[in-house]
Amino acid sequence: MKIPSRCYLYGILDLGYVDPANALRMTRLMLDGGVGMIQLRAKTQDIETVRAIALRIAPLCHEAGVPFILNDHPQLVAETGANGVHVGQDDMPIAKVRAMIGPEAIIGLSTHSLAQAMDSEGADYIGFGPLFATPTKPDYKPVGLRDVAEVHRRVSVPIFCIGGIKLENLSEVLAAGAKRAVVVSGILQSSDPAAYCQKCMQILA
Ligand code: TZP
Ligand code: MG
Repeated sequence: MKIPSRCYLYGILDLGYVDPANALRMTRLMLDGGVGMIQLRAKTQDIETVRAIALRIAPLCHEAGVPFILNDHPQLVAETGANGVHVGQDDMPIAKVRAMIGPEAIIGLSTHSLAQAMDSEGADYIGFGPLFATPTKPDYKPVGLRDVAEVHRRVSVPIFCIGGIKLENLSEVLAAGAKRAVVVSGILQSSDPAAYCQKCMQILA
């Protein structure tokens, strides 16, 4: 399963914002809201917790026909039923991840510059950003909107712009050339995550 063409909004279930006890409920809300892909991002949880949550989220995503991606932990992809894994610039090289998870699984790569985006051989999609400063990834310098159009001219795999994207600035991001977006804190901190996703989808689709 690769990236569906109707996959415009990528929701990340970041356990920095969501208590593990609420992970399933938030997954349902994001799916109800129409996200086209879901990632589990658990930077501070141990692997047992990630495994346990992934095992419960995967069937919900499958039922909705939405790819389910693990941030890191390629070794958990097969056993949890995830559709793929998202890796960063300092993680295991893509060729090695591919050898572990097989040709059908999805590999996403974080990129933080035009040069990195163009050097994403083997990835099925890339994240490009952070566009704007964000508390979700505080140590990264924002890349702004300048290269968004150029990345779309140069890179053939689906590109998800990311970083500080909210309902309020989504139109501006699209006007800069983006087609797809990742929204993390905007969704997870909303009082009505499903409605928030629906509103994002009205702008994106
Ligand atoms: N990678 C680049 S920016 C970012 C990640 C995981 C965080 C995006 O989160 P938010 O809350 O939508 O700014
Ligand atoms: Mg990583």
